[in-house]
Amino acid sequence: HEADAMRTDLMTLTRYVLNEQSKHPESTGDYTILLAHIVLGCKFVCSAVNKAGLASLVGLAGDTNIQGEEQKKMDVLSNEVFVKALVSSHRTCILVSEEDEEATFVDPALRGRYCVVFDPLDGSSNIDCGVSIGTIFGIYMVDDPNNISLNDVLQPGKNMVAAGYCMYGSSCTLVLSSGNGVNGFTLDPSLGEFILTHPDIKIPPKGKIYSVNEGNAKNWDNPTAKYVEKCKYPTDGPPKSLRYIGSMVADIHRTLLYGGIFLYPADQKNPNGKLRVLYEVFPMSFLIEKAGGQAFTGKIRALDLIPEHIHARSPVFLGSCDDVEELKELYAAEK
Ligand code: AHM
Ligand code: MG
Repeated sequence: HEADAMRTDLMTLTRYVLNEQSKHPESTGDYTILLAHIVLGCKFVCSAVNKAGLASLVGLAGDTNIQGEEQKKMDVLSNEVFVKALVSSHRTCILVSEEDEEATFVDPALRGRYCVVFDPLDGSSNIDCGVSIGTIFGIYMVDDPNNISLNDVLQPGKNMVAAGYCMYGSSCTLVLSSGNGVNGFTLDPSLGEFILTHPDIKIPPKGKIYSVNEGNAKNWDNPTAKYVEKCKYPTDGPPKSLRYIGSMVADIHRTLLYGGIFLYPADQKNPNGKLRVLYEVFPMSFLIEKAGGQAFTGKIRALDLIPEHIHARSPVFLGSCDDVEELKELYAAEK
């Protein structure tokens, strides 16, 4: 009978968020509406990504169509969909996207209290070979939408009210934390609804996997090099396995579910690493911490960073509590 109940009593993402919000008498429903618009963006990208393999048939991504117009690249298209969905939610005031050099200040008549920072299609270099890619987002809130500035988003990640990602993989999975706990929802394509499939995700305290682009090893600093050496030649147990997809959403999704550590360190050529603080490092660090893990920059807790500008980068190490702790000790010993 429980199985029947599952099939007829569906915990959709909207229902889940409504339930959560109803625990707070002061809540207005704005957050639920905002999320519904983010979900729309995710569904659009999911559908576009699923057709990407047919690009030559249907004319997507950079091709020239019969009219001679160039088709928009998937990341540009995804960005437009998210920006339009977020503005039309009437719940946002500032948008920061990896695709746009400048932040968008929403028309005062359409403003709400939320700021959304996002990478609409991360890992897009993986599209053409069908590897998982994703959308990453983080949400801040302002007091007064009529009195806003860039400083409202140049805030430490710990001030976010929510963060999440959507992975376009073998299935479409949206992982979200609204501040307490992390939950995963899978898109049921026949319903067009995200259904709660991974309630209350907790990252294992220690993992058996490390995940890093080892091609950069010759330029790493000492602690990173030592840590990876220890993963391969441990003195106190079996070596860790290496898994690296090169698509942050997929690498973090695996890390959340199976445990282990993901590293994007600084190196001699890129003293700030590669990943962007606002819409890559912060949302993922937020989720990892809410699931019981740790996120570290090599110097401080990642969520304590204050981004200098909207596209600032930082090294980041995130994952299982014990694994990140071990790496932190190596950085502390270096001082
Ligand atoms: P992108 O925003 O240009 O797609 O780059 C971000 C991606 C992440 O998804 C991934 O973690 C990283 O770049 C991989 O970088 P590298 O190819 O240097 O290993
Ligand atoms: Mg990116």
